[in-house]
Amino acid sequence: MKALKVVGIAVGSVAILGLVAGFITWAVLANRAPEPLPPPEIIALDWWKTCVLYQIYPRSFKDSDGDGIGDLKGIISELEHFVDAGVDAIWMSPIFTSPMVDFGYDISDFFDIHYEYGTMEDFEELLEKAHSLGLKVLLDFVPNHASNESEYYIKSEARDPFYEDFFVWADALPDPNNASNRLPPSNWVSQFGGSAWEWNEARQQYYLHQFAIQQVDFNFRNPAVQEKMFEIMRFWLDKGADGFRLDALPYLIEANPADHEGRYPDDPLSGLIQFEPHQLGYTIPIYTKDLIELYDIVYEWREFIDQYNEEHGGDTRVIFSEGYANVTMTMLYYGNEDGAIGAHFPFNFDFITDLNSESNARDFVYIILRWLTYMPYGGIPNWVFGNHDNNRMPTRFRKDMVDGLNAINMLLPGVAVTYQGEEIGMRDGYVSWEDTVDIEACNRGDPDTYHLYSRDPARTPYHWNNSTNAGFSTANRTWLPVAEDYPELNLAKQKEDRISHFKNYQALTALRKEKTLSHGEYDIRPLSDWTFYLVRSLRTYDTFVLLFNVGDRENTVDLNRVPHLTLPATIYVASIHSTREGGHVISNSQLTLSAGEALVLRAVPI
Ligand SMILES: *[C@@H]1O[C@H](CO)[C@@H](O)[C@H](O)[C@H]1NC(C)=O
Ligand SMILES: *[C@@H]1O[C@H](CO)[C@@H](O)[C@H](O)[C@H]1NC(C)=O
Ligand SMILES: *[C@@H]1O[C@H](CO)[C@@H](O)[C@H](O)[C@H]1NC(C)=O
Ligand SMILES: *[C@@H]1O[C@H](CO)[C@@H](O)[C@H](O)[C@H]1NC(C)=O
Ligand SMILES: *[C@@H]1O[C@H](CO)[C@@H](O)[C@H](O)[C@H]1NC(C)=O
Ligand SMILES: *[C@@H]1O[C@H](CO)[C@@H](O)[C@H](O)[C@H]1NC(C)=O
Ligand SMILES: [Ca+2]
Ligand SMILES: [Ca+2]
Repeated sequence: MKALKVVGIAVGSVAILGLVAGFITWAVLANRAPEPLPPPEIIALDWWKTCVLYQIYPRSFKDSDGDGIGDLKGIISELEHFVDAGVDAIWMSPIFTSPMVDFGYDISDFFDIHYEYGTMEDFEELLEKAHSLGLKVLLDFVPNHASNESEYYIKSEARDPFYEDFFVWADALPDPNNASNRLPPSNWVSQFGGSAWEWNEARQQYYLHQFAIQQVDFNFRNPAVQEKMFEIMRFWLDKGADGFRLDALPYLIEANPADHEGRYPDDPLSGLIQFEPHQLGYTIPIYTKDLIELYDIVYEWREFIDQYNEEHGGDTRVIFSEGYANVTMTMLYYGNEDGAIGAHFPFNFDFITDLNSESNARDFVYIILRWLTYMPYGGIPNWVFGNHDNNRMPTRFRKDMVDGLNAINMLLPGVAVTYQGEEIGMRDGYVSWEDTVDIEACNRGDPDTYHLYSRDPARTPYHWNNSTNAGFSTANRTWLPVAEDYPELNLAKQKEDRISHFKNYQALTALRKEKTLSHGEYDIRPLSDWTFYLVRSLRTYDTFVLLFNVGDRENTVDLNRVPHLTLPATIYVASIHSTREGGHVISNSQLTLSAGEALVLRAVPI
């Protein structure tokens, strides 16, 4: 991290000064302890390097007009919640005009607001109010595909010369066994199941859709498409957006037929017998995912954003990239060895993909250090615990781990990302097959298997209070059912309760203002199979230590093994089910933590 390097330089020059002074006074002070070093020089960091970033799922956040669907006016009415929670920036899942086949990830007009969410005036008001509250606002940028209801697609289908090659179109292959049949150009499988190719009668060609049939893949080999992307970004930046979350990047570009004797190459078969040809997992997506060419597109976006920043001044606008990929391919989003710079950071999904309720303390430490180890020099780390595509954090882990997980998020270096509801420990809602609306569940599943794929449980409405629909909406029926646990688990209650997830969340976000957290060193190690420590330290500033028993039973550890921790130390915040509380003092080095218990200690400077 840049900050650490700066601190290092400061230490160096202080040491030289100390040497001169020490020489003069050596005789006098020979028997005394060395003078304490002065505080390190603290260089202010750009806002995005240490922010708390909160993901809003607009459809489920707050409904202002009683139609059962969240909207921009609803978000505007609750912007103070973010200030109250200690959040610095929000990013919103897509709010653009859409037939809502994939709830906004199928955009039909990239330059307008979806009518159910409000108007352009509402968006402008949202931006203005958010900015006046000191909040940054990021939009979701969906570059891989457009809705088949979009003007671009309709013109492309009609072979309008400008749009003709805007999407990936290909001729059918002949069926060697049946002259009157046609076959798709390759065996590629869509993320939502079925062939990634859809036949179009008008053009007598197939088009590519890596996601739903209604989400047509742009052709990034056409320079006009990349120009269109710049145009879209510039439009929203000119409105005042502070940047973008970039959606689904691993799927941006596919193998070029020009490199494969003029045809789209088949992906190799995985050989996994549980999958049929139409199912995701049947193939290994070497020609459809993580292609090296996609990174050049991302690097061009970064150049574009940097240039925009340069031309317009003001606070830095940023791009954060989304993609599930292995660590090598993920780190390339930061930039490459040739000096190209990419996203400000790629979202780190390791807590979603590599850790769960079964993970032990060693797994946690290993997975956290993996990111920090592979991250290129100067990179800013980030930590994600949930989003609209995955089961909620307390459901994937355990309910008693909520505060510990929020504490790791807030105490690790870099950016802390919160998905709507994590600040109050919201769990998955139950959504029956009849109520299921997620296209992934509908396409890939049936009444017996839909729950394996459905993203609806992580998208149920936010729990504001214990009145009708959890205060989300006055409608008789909300677009997804409100989870049944809202009377007990809601924001209003947690604000009133003496001890709650939300109060812990507030305490943790407030702690991030400490220089130790924004600028300090980190050290993370297991103390046992189940408990690990995370120490944050910065010379002359208080030291903070997180102790977290991720196991489902009591665990005793020896605090003498925690570096930089001098006992007694005061508990800054404790998980809600702990028998200990903020303000209590820990003096005994033998500490027994209950299942899921997490403590943040404040200790004297190193
Ligand atoms: C979009 O695709 C769906 C599913 O194939 C189809 O029903 C609909 O008519 C298409 N819309 C347009 C404008 O082509
Ligand atoms: C050949 O393909 C056509 C069109 O898909 C289909 O209707 C027909 O049943 C096929 N014939 C055989 C023998 O499979
Ligand atoms: C990640 O994936 C890429 C491309 O699919 C592959 O070349 C590389 O070996 C993988 N790296 C790791 C660490 O798995
Ligand atoms: C719950 O929240 C809604 C929306 O903010 C509000 O109208 C309602 O009065 C609240 N109910 C209670 C009991 O606080
Ligand atoms: C809600 O249901 C009640 C009773 O069925 C009905 O009177 C009312 O009109 C409904 N409200 C809306 C907004 O649909
Ligand atoms: C609803 O919440 C309010 C405020 O949080 C509380 O005073 C009240 O007792 C709760 N009512 C029920 C039925 O839980
Ligand atoms: Ca509404
Ligand atoms: Ca694509």
